[in-house]
Amino acid sequence: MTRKDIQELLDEAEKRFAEEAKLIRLESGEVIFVGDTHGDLEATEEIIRKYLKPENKLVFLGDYVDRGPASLENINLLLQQKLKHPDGLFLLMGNHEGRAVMSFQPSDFWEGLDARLRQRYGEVLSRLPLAASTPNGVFAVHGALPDISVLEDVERIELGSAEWHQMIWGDWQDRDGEDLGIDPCTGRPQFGRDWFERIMSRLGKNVLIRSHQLDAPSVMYDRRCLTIFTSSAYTGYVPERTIALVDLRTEVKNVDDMRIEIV
Ligand SMILES: [Mn+2]
Repeated sequence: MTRKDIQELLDEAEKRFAEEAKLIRLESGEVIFVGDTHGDLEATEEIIRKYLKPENKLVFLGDYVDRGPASLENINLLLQQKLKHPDGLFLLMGNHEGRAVMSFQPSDFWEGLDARLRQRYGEVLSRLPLAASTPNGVFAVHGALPDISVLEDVERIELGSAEWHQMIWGDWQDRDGEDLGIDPCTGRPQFGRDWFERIMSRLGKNVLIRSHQLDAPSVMYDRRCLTIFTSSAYTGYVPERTIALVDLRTEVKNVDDMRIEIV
């Protein structure tokens, strides 16, 4: 892509995201949830080739750039596909898309851009939606659950707010507890089982699908919290690129009511 192509893509994507809700409501068909891809262009291409069909919805859980070898190509392909299939593919915000709000390491994608493009990617990716919801019991975010009362509150979450940090940067600890404070090493907010159960009950949801946290057990809290990754950039940590498939026609009570596939 030329620089002009990229600028046009970003302009179009910005308009599209400005029209999209912060909470994506999925109504019918089968939903394919995709974890962090982190510059793994091949993973994204494979998922689009295999699963992007009129009867499916694809929900990417954030972290499209940094770590992997093809961040620029990965985010550009995802933005192009979003414009081509605005109601078939959804891109939630990960912390690596929130660079305009909060800096972090590694950020090789961002550091490799010149100042003008860094600003434009920052502006456009700041507009990504924050969460997805299904009518059969599933809620999906990049990190953890925000301290909100009802689903509609997602629309009012401001970039950089406490709720934004919980949702985009939050980790789960596999033990009892509510707000477990900030991890002094990573700076990430930590939450326990009581926080999970309380907020899920408020939102009327059974299962949370998220990504973001490499050291999390893949399944927690009575099999109601699923953590998936879909990037070869994590080789050595997680062995496989994993996705979760949810049929919206039947209730999902726990992780056993959905399908897990390797791509
Ligand atoms: Mn992340």
